[in-house]
Amino acid sequence: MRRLDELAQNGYCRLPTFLSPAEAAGWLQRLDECRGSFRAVGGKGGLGLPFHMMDGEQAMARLGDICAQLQPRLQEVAERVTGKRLEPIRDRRRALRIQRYRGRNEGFRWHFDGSHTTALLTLGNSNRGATEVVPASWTPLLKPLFYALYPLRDVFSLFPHVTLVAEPGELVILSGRAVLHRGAVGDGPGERVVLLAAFDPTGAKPRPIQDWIARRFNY
Ligand SMILES: O=C(O)CCC(=O)C(=O)O
Ligand SMILES: [Fe+2]
Repeated sequence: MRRLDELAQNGYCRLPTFLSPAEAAGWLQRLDECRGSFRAVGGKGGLGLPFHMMDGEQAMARLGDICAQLQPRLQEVAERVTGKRLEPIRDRRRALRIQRYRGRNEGFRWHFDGSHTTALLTLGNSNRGATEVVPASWTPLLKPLFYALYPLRDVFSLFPHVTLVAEPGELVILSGRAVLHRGAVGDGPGERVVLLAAFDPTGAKPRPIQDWIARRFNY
């Protein structure tokens, strides 16, 4: 299947060898050198799951080389896979994020992204965490239900979904605004470390209300 068709049909597309295992391990080591700079996120209003993150502005200040090398490569692949001209979302803090999910209780609850396309690069996954995605065919039903059932988001696990357990170096391109997805907690000790880059089509109209909602509800 062509990647474009795969993305349209499933809402995601996997590129398992985007980075070599050695390259992924090298970047992970760089992140570990600034371990102390990751902040604990408890989830807004106590409704989200905990995890640790470094936002785009902090990443630019502390890990400028990662940003400079990886973000353009992620954008290029995301453009190729979506067949669209893309640009990083306007909010620089959310345009690039590094997220760490430790042990068996850190994760990211079911949500839709505020941005059109997300490139999700796995750098480490020793606790076997996963990205879970509900197929796009459920979206027309789930979009209106999502905000109504927001406090009960765990019920969305009852819908059919795929579980993507990525190895270090795998890149997933996700139509994050179009499919319900989550960062599922791992089933062992260790942690999953992902770098996310968020893109919108070039010249897309600003969506201040939707952006506010995404920020308010997601992080
Ligand atoms: O961690 C994951 O697998 C998904 C994270 C996510 O969807 C997000 O940060 O928007
Ligand atoms: Fe997301």
